[in-house]
This record gives sequence, C-alpha cells and structure tokens, in this order.
Amino acid sequence: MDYKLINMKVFGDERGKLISLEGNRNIPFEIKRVYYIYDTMPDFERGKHAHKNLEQIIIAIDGSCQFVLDDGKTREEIWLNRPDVGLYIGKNMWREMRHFSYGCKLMILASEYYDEKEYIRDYGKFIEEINTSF
Ligand code: T46
Repeated sequence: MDYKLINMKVFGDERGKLISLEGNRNIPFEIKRVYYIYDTMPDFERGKHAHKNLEQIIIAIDGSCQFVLDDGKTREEIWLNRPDVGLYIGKNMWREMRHFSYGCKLMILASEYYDEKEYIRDYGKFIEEINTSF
C-alpha cells in the first residue's frame, strides 16, 4: 500500500500554531498544485478514483473525514482529523472519501498539474491497470 501518515513539525507558542510545508523537504515531491475541499456534507462521498501519475498529500486543516485506500489487493480505512498530519498517497492507489464532518476542510498538495486524462474513475479499469502494469 503506497500511503503513509506524515507528522508535520508544529511551531507553537502562546500566539497559536504554525506549520510550514516545503516541496522536496517535508513534502516528498515538488508541489505543482494546491487545491482545497470544503462544504461537503456528511452524507456525500468523494473520490472513487485512482491516479496513474500523481502523488498527493492531504491535510484535514479543520474537521475530519475518512479515506478508504485500496491498492487492488488490500483495502484500508484511515481517519484524517488533525491539521498537523498529512496523508501521503502514491501512484495507482484507489481512494474514496466519506464521513465528512460539518465544516471539514481538506487542503491537498499535488505533484502534478490537473490532468483529467490520468484519472482512473472506474474500479474495474483500475484493477485491470494494476494487473497489467505489475
Ligand atoms: C483526489 C481527491 C483527494 C479541476 O478542474 N482541477 C483540479 O485540480 C481538481 C482537483 C479538480 N478539478 C475539477 C474536476 C471536477 O470537475 O473539479 C471537479 C471536482 O473534482 P473531483 O470530482 O475529482 O473531486 P474529488 O473530491 O472526488 O477528488 C479530488 C481530486 O480530484 C483527486 O485528485 O485525489 O480530491
């Protein structure tokens, strides 16, 4: 399973907390794109796709949600609920996002520019791709 949770260094004092994210330093790739997701209601699910050529770090800046991660052989559930923990997801990993808390805000750092062509949005095709490329 090509994913891991990364604990970010927190600079905290009586004024509050600050976390710095730097490409090729505490983020294990060059950051080409940043996007964020908010206002997703608890009954809705997102994701349900894989990427052929994309690495990402996802941080729950506020609130929580669950990620289902699947490499075609194993399926695991991860809760994201801390602004100081980033979820790294490598290439060829199916992901689903669900159980969004009210007010959940996710910030995502991506290794590539947006390219719809490199999404695999069909689970059957994902399994086919995994079996043909390995
Ligand atoms: C992922 C999870 C965690 C763009 O035009 N540019 C972008 O950079 C992105 C990310 C999306 N879009 C468009 C494509 C769709 O028309 O925004 C719309 C919603 O995207 P999508 O349905 O793919 O959103 P999610 O939340 O299902 O998935 C997103 C990312 O697409 C995906 O890479 O890993 O968040």
